[in-house]
Amino acid sequence: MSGARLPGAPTREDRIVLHVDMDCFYAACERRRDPDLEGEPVVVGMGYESGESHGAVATASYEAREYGVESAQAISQALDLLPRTRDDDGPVGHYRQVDMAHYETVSQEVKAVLCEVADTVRAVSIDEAYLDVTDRLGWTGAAVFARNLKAQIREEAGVPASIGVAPNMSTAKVASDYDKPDGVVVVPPDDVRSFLAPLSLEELHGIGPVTARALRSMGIETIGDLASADRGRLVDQFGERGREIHDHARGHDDREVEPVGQPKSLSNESAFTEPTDDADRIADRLVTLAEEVTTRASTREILYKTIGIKVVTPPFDVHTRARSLSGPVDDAALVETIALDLIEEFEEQAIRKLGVRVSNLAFVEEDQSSLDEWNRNCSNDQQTNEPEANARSDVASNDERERQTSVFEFT
Ligand code: DCP
Ligand code: MG
Repeated sequence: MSGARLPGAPTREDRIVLHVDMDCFYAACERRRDPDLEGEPVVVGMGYESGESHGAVATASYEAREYGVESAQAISQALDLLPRTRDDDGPVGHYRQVDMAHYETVSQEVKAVLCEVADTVRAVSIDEAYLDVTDRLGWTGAAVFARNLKAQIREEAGVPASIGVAPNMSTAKVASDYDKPDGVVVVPPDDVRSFLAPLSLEELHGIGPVTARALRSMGIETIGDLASADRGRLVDQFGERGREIHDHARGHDDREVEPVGQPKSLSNESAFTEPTDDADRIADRLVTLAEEVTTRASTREILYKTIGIKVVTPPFDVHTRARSLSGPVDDAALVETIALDLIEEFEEQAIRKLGVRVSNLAFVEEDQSSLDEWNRNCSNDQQTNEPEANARSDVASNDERERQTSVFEFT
């Protein structure tokens, strides 16, 4: 916690923290499955069908935001600003109902990409996560890394993101918001204070309208003003939170990027560079994925009761199938058999991506420390998988660039 930092103690400015926040996330998920919505004003919410009158906007695409539509607005107001139909040639909005199951699926795919590229990933909501990549690169490579990650998320999960890079979580979050949508903003340690100083108070996470009003009444207008404000006065007014916002305004935030929770499932996914309907190739890939998942489960003494597959067909249609057993098992051969059985339904269909998942987990040895260690290191699992991934690329055709992903779900 920033409050625990001793006066004068060095901040950990050697860290490289990314904050990834998806752009107009629910609207982007709707576009992923309906590409005709690309470039159109899209509003996702509830209560806009005829006969309904109550409901709110969950999010709006940036095109819809130009007409004043925004999150949490009453749907009736959104419909006034951007009607669904009209007689003249004025703008019309494309409205979609909230579909959480779909957004959760896309979110898992985004997080799979993040686990692929970072040593430490902490998902904090359905559409945002912090990554600590200190051990992977230096500041000179940070911008290229973030741009590549943004492109990889777009390619593998089919949705746009904005990314902020900074030496701490709080500044990285401000940075990801700075150039939305589709932005990458890198703030190296020496630039943190000058980057934050001119910004308005509400840009800092944790300062809402009420706190901002109270700060303004104290003559504090910008983050720079807050950084140079008297600390004692802020603590008198806001208690512990005053200390925290003062630290964050000065670019100090010692919170570690730490994953939380136990996995709900274990899965491995793998994308074909080009969709394929080659049954042998699909079966081979599925068997490899099943082996990888069961090896991870048995190494960690984890039993599973449900065995499932995920099949992504073009453009990004996600199909999941699963079968539950009467009790938890650790049985690699059974996972393979069930996975091959479940894939039969997709015979002759072109497949873009495959996954095997075991869920309904039971932990033989409730060893929290080893689970924590495991959660902390998505990438170590990645390394464990590398020999198999390499072996597979030997048999893949030369022009194919295949990707392997370990997926974690957190409770
Ligand atoms: N959300 C919601 N109701 C709100 C705010 C958000 O249902 N009042 C949902 C819809 C958003 C998602 O959470 O798509 C993520 O929230 P964000 O604040 O990150 O907003 P967006 O991703 O939509 O837009 P941005 O591009 O500004 O991040
Ligand atoms: Mg977002």
